[in-house]
Amino acid sequence: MHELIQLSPEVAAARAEGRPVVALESTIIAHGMPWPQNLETAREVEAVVRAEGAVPATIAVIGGRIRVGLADAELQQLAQAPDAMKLSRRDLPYAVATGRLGATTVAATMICAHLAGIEVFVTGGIGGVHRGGAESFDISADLQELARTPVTVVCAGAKSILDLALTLEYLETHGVPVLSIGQDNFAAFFTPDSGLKADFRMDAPDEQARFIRAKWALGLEGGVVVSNPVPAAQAMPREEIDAITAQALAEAQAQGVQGKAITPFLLARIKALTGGRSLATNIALVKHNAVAGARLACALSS
Ligand code: PSU
Ligand code: MN
Repeated sequence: MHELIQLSPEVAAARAEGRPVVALESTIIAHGMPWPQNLETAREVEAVVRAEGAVPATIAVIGGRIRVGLADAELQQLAQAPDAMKLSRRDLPYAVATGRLGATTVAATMICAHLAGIEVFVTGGIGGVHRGGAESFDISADLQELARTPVTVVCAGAKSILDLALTLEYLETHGVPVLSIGQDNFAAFFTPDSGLKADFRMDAPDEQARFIRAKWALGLEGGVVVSNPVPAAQAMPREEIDAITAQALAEAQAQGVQGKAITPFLLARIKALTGGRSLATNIALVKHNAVAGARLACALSS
């Protein structure tokens, strides 16, 4: 293993013994949710993964090293660090070289998980093609990473702040398969149904594991998206979230918010405009994804 990457003793032992490990990202902690719900959620998601028989490995850059598997004090540090960097592929070497504290996005977490030999990664929602992306070129580096790095990402689809049809087009062009659990359609983060078809419905972890093994055995590079819709009981009403999303997007444009600031800005505004209910949905869907991801990791390691 690389000197720039450090596995926690628990993660290292699980990897050495071939036991299931699930990677978790830290941008959702540092930039995606407010204090103190971010810390509570990070802890709860780890507990869900353990309850399903897998080992959680939350990933971040601390003290100039990629850290895979964090202690509780480190989760707290990330949850209360307003100056933590939001690291995508391009930023990862900067945080490692300068020693700055960095939270990893989907893209960066995939890279680190792969370096650590972890095949399954659970998040809330992947980044995607932003609305107006054909003009602004704002396409999340998460999509390129899915095209090149062999990690399966379990998510509740992509956030409805994005252009989901263009996001699926982009994934298709780059050969990234989208598997769906429980329904034919791709999930839309705060709501279960985007109205757009996913590629293949596969409810059973064993089935998903066979698909993933086949893809990698064929030498097909890149990742797999597993779309796991938020349970209806915890979803947001679709008309409400659509109207609030439109308002948040208009505010972002009026204030000139762009680049990597836009996703955290929109999540925070949507939370405020829904009186906190979108945050409750966000927390519920991440935990729901942790169950699916841990079961998949177990199926892959058996
Ligand atoms: N999912 C969530 N909350 C988040 C994110 C995803 O539930 O905060 C983060 C992920 O880290 C994802 C990032 O990689 O948003 C996408 O940012 P961008 O659009 O700038 O690529
Ligand atoms: Mn972007």
